Amino acid sequence: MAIMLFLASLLPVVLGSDCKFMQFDCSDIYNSGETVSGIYSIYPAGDIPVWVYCEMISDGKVEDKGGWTVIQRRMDGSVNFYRPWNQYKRGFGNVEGEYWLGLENMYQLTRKNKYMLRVDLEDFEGRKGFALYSSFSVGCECAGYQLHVSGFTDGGAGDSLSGHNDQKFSTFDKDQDSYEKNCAKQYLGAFWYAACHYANPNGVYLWGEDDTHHAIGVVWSTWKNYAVSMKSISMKIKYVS
Ligand SMILES: [Ca+2]
Repeated sequence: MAIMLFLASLLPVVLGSDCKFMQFDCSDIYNSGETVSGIYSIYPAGDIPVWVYCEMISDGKVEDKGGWTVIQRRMDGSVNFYRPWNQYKRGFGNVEGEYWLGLENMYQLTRKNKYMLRVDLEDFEGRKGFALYSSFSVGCECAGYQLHVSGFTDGGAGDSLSGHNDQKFSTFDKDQDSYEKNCAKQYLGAFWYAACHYANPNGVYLWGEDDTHHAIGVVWSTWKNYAVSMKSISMKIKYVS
C-alpha cells in the first residue's frame, strides 16, 4: 500500500509533460487546494491552456464556495467590447482586468457537466447586487452558441437574464437576434439578444447614468433603469454536477 501511494505521488513527475494533470476549470483548481483568487490556466478543450480569473471566495454558503470561473468582467472601461463575431468566439481582453472568455470556451466548459451562473454587479455609488442561476450552458457554434439559463435566485439585482434564455449570440457582424434590425449595432454591444435586451453586459462603459443614446450602457435593467451603466459586472460559472 505504501509503495503504491509512493508511486501514485510520483506519477505526475515521472510522466512529466506527456501526462500532466490538466485542470478543466476553477473548481478543479479550488479542489486541488488553491484558495487564493487570481489568474490560473485551465484546459476546457484538450491541451491548449486558457488563462482565466478564478474567484475563490467562500462565505460558507454552498453557492458561494470557491472555484468560480469568470467568463466576463467589466470594471474600468479599459477594454473595448464592441467587437466582431470571431473575437467573441475566441475571447479577448485582459485576464487581470476586463475580458470575455470566449463562446467556444464557454461551450466546452458547459457541454458535459451542469454549471451555475452568478452575476455580480456594482454601481457608481458603491451599491452591490447579484443574480444567481442554478443552471447555465452555452450551445455549440452550430446552434449559434445558444444560451440556456434557468433557476433564478435573487441577490437584490433582479432577473435580467431569463428573458434571454434560448437566444443565439449576436455581434454587429453576425445578427442572430429576433429583432427586425441589428440589436448589436443598435445597443453597441454583443449578447444573446432577443428583440433586444434586459441586460447589456458587453455594452458601452459609460461611467454612470447617461441616456444620450438609449440603453447602450452596461445595463442590468431589473436593478437600475436602462440609462444606468454599471461600474462593474462579472459573470462567473461553477461546476455543480
Ligand atoms: Ca435582427
